[in-house]
Amino acid sequence: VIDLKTILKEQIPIRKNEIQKIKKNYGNKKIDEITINSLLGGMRGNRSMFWRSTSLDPNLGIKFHGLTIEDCQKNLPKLPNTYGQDEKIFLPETMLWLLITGEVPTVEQAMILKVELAKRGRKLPDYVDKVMSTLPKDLHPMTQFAIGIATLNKDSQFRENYEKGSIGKADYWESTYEDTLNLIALLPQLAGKVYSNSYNNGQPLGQFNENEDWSYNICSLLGMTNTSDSMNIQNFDDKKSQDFVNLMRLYTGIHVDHEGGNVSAHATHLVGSALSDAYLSYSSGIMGLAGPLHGLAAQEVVRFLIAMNSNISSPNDKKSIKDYLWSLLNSHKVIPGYGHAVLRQTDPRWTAMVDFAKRHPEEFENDKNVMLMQNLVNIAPGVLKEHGKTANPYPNVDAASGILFYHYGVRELLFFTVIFGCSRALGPLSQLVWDRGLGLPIERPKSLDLKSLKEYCD
Ligand code: NMX
Ligand code: MLT
Repeated sequence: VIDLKTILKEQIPIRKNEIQKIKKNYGNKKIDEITINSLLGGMRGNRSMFWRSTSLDPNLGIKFHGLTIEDCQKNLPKLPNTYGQDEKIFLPETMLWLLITGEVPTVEQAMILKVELAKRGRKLPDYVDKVMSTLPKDLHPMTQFAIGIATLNKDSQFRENYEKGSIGKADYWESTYEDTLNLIALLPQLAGKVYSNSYNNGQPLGQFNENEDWSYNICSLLGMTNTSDSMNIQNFDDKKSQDFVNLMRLYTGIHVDHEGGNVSAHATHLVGSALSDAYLSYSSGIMGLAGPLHGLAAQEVVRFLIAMNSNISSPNDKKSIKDYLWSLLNSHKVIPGYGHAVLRQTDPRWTAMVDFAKRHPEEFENDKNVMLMQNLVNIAPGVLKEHGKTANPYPNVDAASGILFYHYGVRELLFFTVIFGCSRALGPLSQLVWDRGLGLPIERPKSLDLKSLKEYCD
């Protein structure tokens, strides 16, 4: 068994050498063309960023070092003594290993990482706890979350070493790795703190259990398991408690990354390129994730499903659903949860979330919102196609995810994105470690003013 840091130490010089050779031998090779449409169209489709671990295929969806979600479900190891683990659902810890190393971990390697994260995550520093406790309880959960993450930079090993001048460029990755693991490990605590602020006037809803996995601890700190670690605010029985933890594992396992160009990953990468530490970089990613066209869409979907259900006679009433969608489009609103900047087919993350609902029919059979979510996929794409604007009329992951959490009782809708933010840390922060390892430079694209732009129009 070799631990994660040792593997990184071995891999970094090899990959760095590889990248340097590519630069030297092929540096001037053209890989894309920049058109005025891409300049004015949010750089859509430009191949202009290096992202090591994940790549988004427009038709097949996200691949993690070449593995699809289904491949990961099959290949990432399931760990012994894991609370109620569903055999189909992998732990985000195993995904983190894959993201950083490019290799599927052995059971032993994944166990070591799970234990290490739990150890690093057992206590939120007092100063962070204090800062979080002073925040207005109705402050947007994502603002609270970003503040908590940024505040943790007081303990950044990278920042401290850099300020002392005690490390050279070749060593930057090592303290970034430490910061990354510490930050990821503390996210369940931070999410729990935000939830208790929003839901319970700042009073804790559960406690951290060092013997359990990362996603279990998110659930227990939300007060949403029936174990002795938690207030069990939803009165879950054993089955519901285990199902909820498995839903959390599924969700946080598949939202980790979506290649480099999405807003949260790109923001983390951009800010990180200025040598801001992992905490500052990821708090910027969180700010981007909070936008309604990005991570907040899960909340918008829940509001939309509830509002639609109160306007139609039944979730099976196709005609009323269609009319409702048209009324939305005619008032220039988007159908939340549908469309994507890169995907051109149904998001396989949507399929994985819906598969969870299908595998628990007795749980969801009477939930009108979940029914409507499932029926919409047979109606909304046709409406969007007829409407004629949307490049991808199919559902993205947000169309399914929030409503499943809502079903189990997470009713603070703005909080869904905090859960997304726990998961998304894994991809962009693994990349940040590699950015440092490979010595990637500050990002600084050239912009054009209107006069220069017009010169291209002759
Ligand atoms: N409903 C109505 N109109 C849409 C939709 C939709 N779901 N999706 C795209 N359009 C419109 C879009 O607003 C644009 O109109 P206009 O030219 O008037 O500005 C036009 O179709 C072309 O947009 P696209 O090229 O298809 O999409 P783009 O790449 O610009 O944006 C999204 C991608 C995801 C921002 C967009 O599809 C959207 O707003 N979807 C709804 C919000 C959502 O589900 N976001 C979640 C993203 C996933 N995530 O996990 O973060
Ligand atoms: C994501 O997970 O980041 C979203 O699907 C948005 C994107 O890929 O642009």
